[in-house]
Amino acid sequence: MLADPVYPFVLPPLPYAASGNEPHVDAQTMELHHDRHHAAYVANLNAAVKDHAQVAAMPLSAMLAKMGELPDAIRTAVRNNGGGHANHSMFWPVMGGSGGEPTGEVGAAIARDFTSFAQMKDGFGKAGLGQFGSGWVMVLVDEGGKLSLMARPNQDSPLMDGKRVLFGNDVWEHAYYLKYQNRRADYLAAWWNVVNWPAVNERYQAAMGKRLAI
Ligand code: MN3
Repeated sequence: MLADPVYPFVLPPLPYAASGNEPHVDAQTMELHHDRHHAAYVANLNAAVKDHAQVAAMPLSAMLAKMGELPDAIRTAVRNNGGGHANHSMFWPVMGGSGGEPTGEVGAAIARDFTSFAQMKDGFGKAGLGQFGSGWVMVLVDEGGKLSLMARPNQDSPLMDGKRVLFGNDVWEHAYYLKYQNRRADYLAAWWNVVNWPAVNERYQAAMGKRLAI
């Protein structure tokens, strides 16, 4: 999402039908993942900050960037649920596409920074597979447009380190277990078929213009 979410946080609707990523990501997984898991992060984040006016006044990117300054009583809740809200708000719009080769400036940046799309997918897959337990694998974009890979545990977000995510994939079991069971590698490989490269290019343009909030 390009805009910076503010309190009271709301669950953004899926930008396509729950079946929009079939057969690679099944509709039931999408419904549960969006309507239950993401919704819970939003509800829990609202509950955590509602009695902390100074924190509630911050947009989500600032809450995550200033994690160390948050009150002890709510820091873990904001980390888990604010991170979850940011990660999933990024995630839905970069799916729903038709995959294929990356296009536009993102295609050029991938070729420049990873040698080739095939090399990037290989590194992304290894990072996603190597993330023990729950977490995310992401491509980061710096202020100069340079791309890099990062895996993070749980709902930790690179925004907590002042970094920006170009796109990423959720490797929590809730993202794939109904269809792929324990075969995370198969899910990671299939996911490329639903990546929305035009949407990723929009995020890249926003990052270049310092307009990419989360
Ligand atoms: Mn998830």
